[in-house]
Amino acid sequence: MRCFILTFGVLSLLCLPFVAESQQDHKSKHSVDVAAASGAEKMSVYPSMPGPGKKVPVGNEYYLIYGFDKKPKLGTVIIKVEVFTTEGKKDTSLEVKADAGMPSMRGAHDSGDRPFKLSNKGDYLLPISIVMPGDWEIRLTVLKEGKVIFRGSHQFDV
Ligand SMILES: [Cu+2]
Repeated sequence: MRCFILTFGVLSLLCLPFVAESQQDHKSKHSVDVAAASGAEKMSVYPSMPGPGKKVPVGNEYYLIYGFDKKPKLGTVIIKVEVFTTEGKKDTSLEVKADAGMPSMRGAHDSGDRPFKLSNKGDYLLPISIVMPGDWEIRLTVLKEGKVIFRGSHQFDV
């Protein structure tokens, strides 16, 4: 019996580090899960872009200029994006998407990524809905042949 207790004691001592380790492992996994859940698909980083009307570099081969059809206010606002090659030639071969929402109310009004439509003039256009006053953000994604080559954001107040 004493032998059994001794063996059991040694065994549990041996097991302790493993238990501690697996608990820690579980904890760290859990915190990652929480971050992933609250971040949802917002894992990507959207660096702040230069303001509307300014040149925004897109990789090494392009730049874009974005703007709104009017000063953003409640209702529908159209985002316009023009893409140029670094030589200044208008380009319509890329795919442009945008998500719009309120950073202070993550998830409340986010539109999700939606594709711009090309106009006859070769402008990329996308209407967004501004549903309440406050801080808003648009997040642009540019793809070339299905691959993301640019992400950028613009914050504004309504
Ligand atoms: Cu809101």
